Order: sequence, then structure tokens, then C-alpha cells
Amino acid sequence: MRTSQPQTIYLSDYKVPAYLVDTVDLRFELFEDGARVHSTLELRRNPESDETAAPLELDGDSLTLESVALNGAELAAGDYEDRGDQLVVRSVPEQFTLTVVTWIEPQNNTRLEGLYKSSGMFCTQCEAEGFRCITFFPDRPDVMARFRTRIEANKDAYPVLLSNGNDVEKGELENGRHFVTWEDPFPKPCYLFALVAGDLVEKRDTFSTCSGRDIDLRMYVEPRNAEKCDHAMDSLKRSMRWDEEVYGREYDLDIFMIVAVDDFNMGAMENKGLNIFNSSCVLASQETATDLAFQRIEAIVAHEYFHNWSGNRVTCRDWFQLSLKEGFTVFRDSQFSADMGSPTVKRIEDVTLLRTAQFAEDGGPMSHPVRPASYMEISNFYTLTIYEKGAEVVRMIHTLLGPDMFRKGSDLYFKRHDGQAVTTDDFVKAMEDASGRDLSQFRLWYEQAGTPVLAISDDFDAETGVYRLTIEQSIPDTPGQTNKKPQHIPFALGLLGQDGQPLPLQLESGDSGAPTERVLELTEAVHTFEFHGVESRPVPSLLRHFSAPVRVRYNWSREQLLFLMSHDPDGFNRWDAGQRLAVDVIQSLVGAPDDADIEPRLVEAYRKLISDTDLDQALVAKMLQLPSEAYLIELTENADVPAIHRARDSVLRHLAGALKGELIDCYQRQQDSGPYEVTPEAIARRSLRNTALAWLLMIDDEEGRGLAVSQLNAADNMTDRMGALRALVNSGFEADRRQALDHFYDRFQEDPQVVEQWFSVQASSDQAGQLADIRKLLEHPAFDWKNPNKIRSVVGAFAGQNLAAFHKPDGSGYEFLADQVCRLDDSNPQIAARLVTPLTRWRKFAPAYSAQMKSALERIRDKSGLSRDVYEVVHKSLAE
Ligand code: B3K
Ligand code: ZN
Repeated sequence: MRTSQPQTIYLSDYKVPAYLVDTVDLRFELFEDGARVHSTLELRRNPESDETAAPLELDGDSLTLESVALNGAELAAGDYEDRGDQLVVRSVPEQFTLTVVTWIEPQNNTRLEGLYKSSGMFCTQCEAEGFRCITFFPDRPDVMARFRTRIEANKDAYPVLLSNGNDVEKGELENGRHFVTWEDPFPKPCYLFALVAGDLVEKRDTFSTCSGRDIDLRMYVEPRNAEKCDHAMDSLKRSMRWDEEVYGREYDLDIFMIVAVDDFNMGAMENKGLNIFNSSCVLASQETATDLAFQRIEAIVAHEYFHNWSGNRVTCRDWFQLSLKEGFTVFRDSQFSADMGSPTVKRIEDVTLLRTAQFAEDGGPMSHPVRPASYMEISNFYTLTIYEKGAEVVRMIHTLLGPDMFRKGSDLYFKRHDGQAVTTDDFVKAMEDASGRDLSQFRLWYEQAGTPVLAISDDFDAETGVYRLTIEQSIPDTPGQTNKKPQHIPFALGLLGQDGQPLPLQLESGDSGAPTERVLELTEAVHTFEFHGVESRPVPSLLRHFSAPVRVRYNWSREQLLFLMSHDPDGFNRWDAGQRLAVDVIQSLVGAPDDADIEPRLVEAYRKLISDTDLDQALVAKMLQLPSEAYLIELTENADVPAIHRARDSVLRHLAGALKGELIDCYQRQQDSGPYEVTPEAIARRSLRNTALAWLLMIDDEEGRGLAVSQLNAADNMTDRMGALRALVNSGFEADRRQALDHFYDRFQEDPQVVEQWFSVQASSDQAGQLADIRKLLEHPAFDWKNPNKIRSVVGAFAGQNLAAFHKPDGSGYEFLADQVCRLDDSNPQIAARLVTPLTRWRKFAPAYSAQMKSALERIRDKSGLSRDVYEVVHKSLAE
């Protein structure tokens, strides 16, 4: 716990480590009342360091030091200093062996960092700075060492003992104990260390690599989850093949292991050879997981696997470079998901997240560049900016270079830096060197925070046949950064003629063979582009496939948007046109009387969509989703959430009422015959059906209610069951809602992943998730304050998704959240700092709301003993 004000760490202070560690020899004695960790390090002075007389300083956190020995001789108390967060040994030779013994208490570790217990098993989480909670060590990613790990524990309670690399020795010990020793031949930073000990079942498979090596694939789960491993295992094999084919990356160890644990702060962790997953991000069966969960699991398994090269073989020099591995790996996993399913749909999903949540972060008090210049608590920087914007930055390099040059660049990057800890600049340099392109201005994407705005205007000269497009870029000020320079932006576009046909984009007149799509490169504050040979005023299709993470301001007419919705050959922009039209319609109704007219052309456009069986049904399913409340808020200054909620709801109800017949037809048409499959087509069918059902129940339609109840009873999979349950929960049919929820709980109460879904469907519903309901959920026997998934599925879902209930004008939602943040700050500061996010956006809301949000934040600020995690977020949010 913090005793003084947290310090800010600056990138500009980076120094190479004074000491290097060649090998780490660990011995863990695991007991019920704690664990003893014996660590033997081979250390030497770093020849590249100019601090020739520096004392040895090792990081530590919450450790009880038992002994220190230098070259085998125990040190006396005066020879070293235990400062709690540091172990300092003043005088050490050039090269030496240091043995440190520490005592830790995994059973009391509620922060879930370092070594802790979850459902009776021991497991670890070391990224970013958890290894220092296990033993004293230079806990920084540029210290890479070879690890050997011996684990000793009671054999009955912990028959499975795992760590990184290969198991090289095992045997029996006295008192019913046993041991296994693991050796990892690849030098790695300590954040990639992992240990697991438990009573787990093993699922095995093999993968034959491109060079013909057989890799032993193993999943370890609690016995009750034995039947939920197939999907993750299949996803793993697909990822391994894909990384060979698309990036030329072969797996390097002989074993690859995945472990599922219930209590985990985030999704999963890419520890070398031993990936540890949050159960909800790896376990799936038809009966218990929705299509969304199946897709998420495939993506996360791939993401963690891809880290073996982008993250582990080539790692980060320091934590400011986090996006080096995260941005690149998210880019890789999204390419993979696009290849496995529909590229357009995947793009729509990524952009939805980016525009809703990352843009909000970029415009808020925690706004930071993809490569931040400073932080207080690194755990707070596992952000959408590092991950999603970081991935967009890599994607832009891919767009600028083209796939072949990009592959040359990634090959060079992996070859040049294999086994090293490097910077985002090294990544860009490899891309430059391989392609011959100058990316110096492009590097600003890593340094400047904030979402660039492109203000676009156009004019058409019928006499000369010239269509002129002017694009002006600006980047808003963000905390600590003003007067930003123009960035290098790839801008993809097309033009459509009045007949809906794509026009050749002639940058010079007479070039009739010109392509119909171009990527323009913006480098100046203002550009004007002229397109020749245009016969009549075209409709521009701007920023196709969202070629850069920017906001586009262009004065679209509703006619233009309707036109693009049905003619744009770019599926992404078709969808985007529909979103923009819906946003425009909803925004025009905010604050309007209840009986205000609703744009009839929107209704007709949706009618056409629902009945269009020729169009890709997965795209139709996406196009039918109205923009979320969160996105509408993101687009609004001085947001009045209940008013936005009412406007959106009234559009939804109006559409549902007007299209009732079409919705019922659509529902019947998308009925699944045949067995359950998780293919893009089947997923689209289920999504369309469940959307139709949700809409019908929004207007409390009796026929819809009948369909929902029978779907709930007949469903053979969780997507349909959850679709029906959600529709009933969000309807006004109170008795059915209660009955459906109770029945569902009775059936699935033994399954934590399903109970999490049951919590969140209520907590995110304005019908079932008012504050009084939320308080009841917190008292429910299945709720557990020590389990991050449960906290996220109740408190997180309420504050993040049930926006009208959270933003009650009386401020009760804010007070509630502040209470929960204060409560969690003591037990799990990382989760507390995440939960506080909705309050940090207080400046976006209308004064009556923002004043109350601010005072809730001030109350958190004034809590005594505030963790560094929450301190940083709250103080930055309140800063002038
Ligand atoms: N690298 C981990 C995230 C670790 C978060 C530490 N607070 C998972 C991932 O991005 O793959
Ligand atoms: Zn990652």
C-alpha cells in the first residue's frame, strides 16, 4: 500500500540496466499457509552501462525476506538493505551469484498479481510488474535470462506442476510431496514467467509444424470443464498454421500449454510456452457459450499464441514500448479473424470498438500517445490506445506499404531483433529499411495523442468535369500536448456516379483506365485533390474500410447516405453510411416531443435491409444494429444520457412497430434446420433472428413474446437461449422476465461462465438493472468480490452498458460506483482503476450530471491509503 505520493516515470529517463542476469534458478516450496521461493541468479555488470559503481538494486513488493547470499556466503544484515520495494546490495563483484530466499502468501493475494490462489490452484500473473511480488529481481523487460524452475507441492492436492519450457526432471519427496523441474531454453524477461500447480485434467493434441516438428499441445482445466476445451484447441491449431503461412513464424518449443483459471484480472497472458487464460476467454461449449464468446475465444487464443513471436522472441525494451507487442499483435489477430470469417464484419467490429471507446479515451483525461512519454502505474496503460489504436497504426503501415512490402518488413524485424528487447522505433525502422519508404512523419502517430479530425468539403464544376475535394486535418489538444503537427494519413476513397457505378479516379485528365479506389496520402494540414472526367456530381465514399483512425467531418445529406447504403461497393462504408444516417435521425430527436416524426426514409431503408436476401447476411445483421448509446454519447458534447436513451429507444420502437411483419418473416426465414454450427453463415442467421426478436419485444409484441418463450425452451445452444432471455429481460413482460431468469439460473448455477452472463444480462438492462436490482445482485450467493469476472458482469455492466440507469439525474449511480471503487481499491487496485473509467468522462456530460460525477470522483480521491492505480486515474481526471 502507498505511503507517499506516487512518482511519475518518464521515458526520457530510460537507462540501460546496470546489471544483467544470465540465468535464474528458482525453487518454489508451495504450502497452504504460504510459499517459500529460493532464487539463485547469475549476475554480471552490464558492459553497456556507464554506471560502473552502481549498487545492485532489485525490485520487490510484499515480500518477506528470509536470507541473502553472495557467491554462497550468507550476507550479514549490514551488507544489504531491505527497503521493502527494493533489495540493495552495495558492494558486489563484476560477476557473481546471488541467492535470495523469500516468503510469500499466495492464499492472501487478492490483487491477483504475482503468485496467487484461484479455485484451489496456484497460478501466476507477472506482466507488467508482478514478478517482484514473487522474489527480488530486476523487474524490467530488457533484462532477459534463462529460467530453470523447480516446483514442490503436496502430490494429492497439486498433481499438476507447470512452468515455462520443457519438463526435465520429476520425482517424489517426503510427506506426500513431489516436484517437477522445468527449463526454458529461451532467454526471457521475468514478466513472461509462469507457474501453475493444481488438480487439473489434461487435454492433449499435436501440431505438426511447417518444418515437420511435432508439437505437444496441452490444455489444463478443472475436471468439470473437461468438455469445454475443443474450441480453444482448434483455434490454437488454426493460429499456428496461419502464423506460418502469413508471417512465416514457426513455433519454437516442443510443448505449448494453455491453462484456464477463474480469477484473473484480464483476458489472458502469453507466458512463454504456458499461456494462462481467464476461464471465460478459453472455455466454450455449444450449451454454455454464445457465438460472440466462440469468436472472442478464437481471437484471444490467436492473440496470445502470436505473442510468441511478437512479444516473446522480440520483446519491449521498457513499458513505454508496450504497443510494440500489443498493437502489432492485435493487428495480427484481427487479420487472422478476418481470414477465418468475414473481413468486412471484422472491420466493422474493430471500428465500432475504436470509435466508441478508444476515441472516448483519446478525448478524455487519460489521453496518451501510442507510445506514452510518462506514467505513474503501468497497469493503467493497458489501454484501448495502446492496443486498438496501436493496431490501427500498424494497419496504416500495412496500407502504405502493401502486403508484400509489409511482410518483408516484418521478416526483417523478426530477424534483426530476435532475442532482443526493442522499441516501436525499431519496428518502424525495419519497415522503412525493407520497403525503402520514408516513415519519418508517420512516426508522429506514436508520439502525438488525440484523434485527428478531417474536415472535408467538395465542389463540382460541371463545365470542366472536375470534382474537387479539400481535406483539412487538425489534431485536438490533449493533456500536456498542444499545437500538434500534421500526421501522415492514408486516406482511401472512391467516387460513385449517379447511377451508383464506381468512377475511375483520374488525378489527371484523360486517364480513363484509372482505378476506382485510391489511397491518397495526407501529409499537410490542407490538401486539395482534383478528379477529372467526372460527368455529374458524384457521391464520395470517404475513408473506405476506415483506412485511418480519424474522425471525418463532411456534410452528408440524408440522400447521399441512403445512396451509399445501397450502392457503395465497400461493405464497410455501406454499413458506415447506415450508421451515420441513424445517428443523424436519433440526434435530431434528442429532446424532441415523444410524438415527433421519425424520418420515413430510415424506415424504408431498414425495410429493404431486413428483406434483402441477396446481400451478405452477416453484413445485414450488422447494418440492423442501431448505433449504441455509448457511441451516441461519444459524439455529443454536454450529453444528456436519459434524453439520448429516450431518442434512441423511440427510433427503435418506431422501426419495430413499422416493420413488425418483416421482422416476423425474417425470424421465420432464419430458422435453423440442421445441427448447430459455428460458421459465419450460421452466426449471421442467429444474429438476425435474435435481432428480430429483440425488436419485437421492445414493443411488447405478443407474437414476439410467444416466439421468445418457445425459443428459450427449445434452444440447443447458448446464443439462442441468451438471445431469447435478453429479449424477455429487456421487454415489459415482467412475469416472463422473472420466470425466465429464475429458470435459467436454476439450470446453469453450477457454471460460473454462464452465471456471469446471467448477471450481465440483468445489470446491463434498463428494465432489470435499476440500482435497487444491482444491489440485490451484489447480495446474490453467486456474487463474489474476489472474482473480477463477477465484478465486471455486475458493476462494470451497470456503469458501462446500462447508461440511462447509471446516469440517473439524482446521481445515485455515480455514488454507487464510487462506493464500489473505494471498496475494491484495497483488495484489487487494478480492477478498481478500470471500474472508475465511466466517472472519469465527467466533462462530456451536461452540467447537472458532470457536477455530480466530479464530486463522486473527489470522494474517491479523498479515500485514505488510495492505491497508486486509482490515484493516477482520479488525479488525472480531476486535473484542471
Ligand atoms: N499481455 C497481457 C496483458 C497483461 C496485462 C497486465 N496488467 C495480455 C495480452 O495482451 O495478450
Ligand atoms: Zn497482447
